[in-house]
Amino acid sequence: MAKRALISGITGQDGAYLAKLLLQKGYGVHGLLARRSSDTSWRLRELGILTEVQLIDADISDLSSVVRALQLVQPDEYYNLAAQSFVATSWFQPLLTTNATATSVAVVLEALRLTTPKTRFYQASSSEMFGKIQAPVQDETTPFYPRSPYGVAKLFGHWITVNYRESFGMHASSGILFNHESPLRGIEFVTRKISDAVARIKQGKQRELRMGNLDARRDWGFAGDFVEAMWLMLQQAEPSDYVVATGRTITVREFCRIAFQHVGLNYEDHVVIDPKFFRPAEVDVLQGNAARARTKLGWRPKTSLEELITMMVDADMRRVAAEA
Ligand code: NDP
Ligand code: GDR
Repeated sequence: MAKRALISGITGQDGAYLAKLLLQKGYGVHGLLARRSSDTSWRLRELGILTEVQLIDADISDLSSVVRALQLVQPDEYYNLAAQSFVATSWFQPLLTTNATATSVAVVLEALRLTTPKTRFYQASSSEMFGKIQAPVQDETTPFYPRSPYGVAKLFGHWITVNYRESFGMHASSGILFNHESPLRGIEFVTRKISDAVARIKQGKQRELRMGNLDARRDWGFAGDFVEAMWLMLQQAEPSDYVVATGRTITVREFCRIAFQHVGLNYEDHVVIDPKFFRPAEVDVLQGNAARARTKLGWRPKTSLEELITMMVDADMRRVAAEA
């Protein structure tokens, strides 16, 4: 019989790529759909899978709605990708972030424990937990030091996952994923903000790009590669925690340079620094060591940073050209 997966956060960047991957593997794919005033399914539509996934009305902050979804689907695997995931917003909405990104992980784990305790569970943990880094290259043994309400909330989600594994013997794994991007990235995140602006500036629809801290360094990979690591974690006999990263770090400035250069522009002619985009506390640099994922899961990134940037800029060039 085909395996069944339930994804919270299916309408997000990772949820869409993961749903596609699982469909290709023959899974029945179900997702929680949080009530919003407007349609949030554009990513599933863009990947051509909207009619292939089953969406269930549920919000991860609402225990009974998650229990109902679990009773309905009886999933073999549950992927918790839902969160308030934008770091900058977490200072303006710290309680909402705590609810959606921290407390809700306990909601999902409690719902699983009470309803389908044999379901394998994946938690979307984050390199933001390393924050003010305690080692130049971060792996599973590096101490955490979060720098935002978002990072603090993710740390709770991480430890409650470890705790349910150790307390109740649940197959619960946590992926400590470093930044991963794609043409389906939300426009508020820096990489997509840049690729969208490059396309608009090239096509004469925008003049400048207002940015914050160009000196921040990130270890950026392709989301399509990273969702494979999530799936691999749940195929292991034993649950565990894994860092998933490319191992290469560059500045936001360098990302801008490559993206503008791809369409023959110089970023220095267009980028304007705006204090509005600086954060109250910054994560200056992240660089991951995914050796454990490589040896235990056989996972490695397939897409280079240059290929990723080209993919994102080309996709936005097409989108902007297609606008009225
Ligand atoms: P997105 O912001 O693109 O997606 C977040 C998803 O969560 C959306 O589907 C959103 O639904 C859903 N959601 C938010 N609140 C609720 C709620 N209360 N109930 C149900 N669903 C909800 O994030 P990404 O896809 O980029 O990331 C996936 C996960 O991985 C997140 O938890 C993120 O924090 C984490 N992460 C991401 C990394 C990255 O670089 N992308 C790196 C490390 C961790 P809606 O569409 O309706 O708003
Ligand atoms: P991040 O991603 O905070 O790392 O979290 P984001 O793209 O928002 O910022 C990356 C870095 O770029 C700097 N920056 C700007 N950022 C934004 N958004 N807009 C700007 O104009 C700008 N200028 C400079 C930021 O200061 C920061 O240093 C992402 C999210 O997906 C999280 O959910 C996830 O957990 C982590 O990645 C790993």
